[in-house]
Amino acid sequence: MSHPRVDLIAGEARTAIAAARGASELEQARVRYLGRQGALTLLLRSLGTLAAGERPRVGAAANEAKRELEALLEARLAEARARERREARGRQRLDLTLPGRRPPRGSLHPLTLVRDRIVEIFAGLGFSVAEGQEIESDYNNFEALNIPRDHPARDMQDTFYFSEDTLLRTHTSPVQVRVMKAQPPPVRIIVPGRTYRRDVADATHSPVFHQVEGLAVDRNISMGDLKGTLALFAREMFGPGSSIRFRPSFFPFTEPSAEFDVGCFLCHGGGCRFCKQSGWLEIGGSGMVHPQVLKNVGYDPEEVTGWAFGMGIERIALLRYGIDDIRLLLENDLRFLGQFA
Ligand code: FA5
Repeated sequence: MSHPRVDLIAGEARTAIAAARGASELEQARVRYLGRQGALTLLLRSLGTLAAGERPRVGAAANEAKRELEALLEARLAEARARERREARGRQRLDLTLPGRRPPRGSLHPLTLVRDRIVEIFAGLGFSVAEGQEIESDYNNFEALNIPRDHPARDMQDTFYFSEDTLLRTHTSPVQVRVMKAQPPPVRIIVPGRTYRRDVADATHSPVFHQVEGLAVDRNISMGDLKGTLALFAREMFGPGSSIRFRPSFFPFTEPSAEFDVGCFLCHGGGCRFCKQSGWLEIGGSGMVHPQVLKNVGYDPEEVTGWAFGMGIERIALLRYGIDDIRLLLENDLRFLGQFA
């Protein structure tokens, strides 16, 4: 069944459908010919105005054309959608030949590197690692170490207290007490850990810092063993040419006592602002364990003797890496920390 008016519209519509590029242009064609104001729709709606004899022919032809165009649109639309999906997939396809994107890599903190190296050196000498706790009793931190309340030596370490009996440990020395109380001699331990003091921050001080304690107790342990051990440590840590010196000092828990220094890396002994013109940087305190401390933990000072030391890990990191301000170690600036990768 055909009719010239219908054929004209249907021909135009077929051309438009064939020329449409993609789903949205097909939709435009559908609206133009089959939509509510579309050419074919309007023709069907105007059948009533036609002469009675013409009506059935035009009506039948228009309905047939409508079905044909709908089917045609449907087929082209399915085709267009499939093509669009294919193209989208193509755009997203993985290019396995592209070079990979490197994930940012972290690095160990210089304090961790130094701590691990210290532990490694002492492990090689037969020391094992012990741990205590940062919140300590006044007894372990002071009393057992021969520093009674109201003793002037308490002023050497300005302390953060929680209560009269509980505090943030000011040094790693209370771990000496914990370990000796828990086991009989001989003892050979190394204790890395965090410590706290009410110190004002400057280039070489921080209120939160790290120490590493060393303790050796056995029969016939002497001050010579201490000095030999620390000299060996310094050579391993700072290189074969590094110099170390002992200075007589005082700690209530050692007798005799000595502080030990390493040659300043900035001025090489000449004297500068960093080492306060002395040419040396203090890294720790040491001495022979006081007989009273041995008694306090239940050891017999007639049977065994021992030495102990405590040194600052930050100070060692400054010396080892040539850093001139301790605060750089605590600021977590990635530009600084990345240099130790
Ligand atoms: C002590 O803390 C003793 N317990 C060390 C000791 C252990 C002596 C065993 C004898 C036997 P001193 O207060 O000097 O000693 O501290 C030891 C080291 O900790 C210092 O040499 C320094 O390297 C480091 N240190 C102390 N205070 C700070 C601080 N505020 N910031 C960074 N490092 C510090």
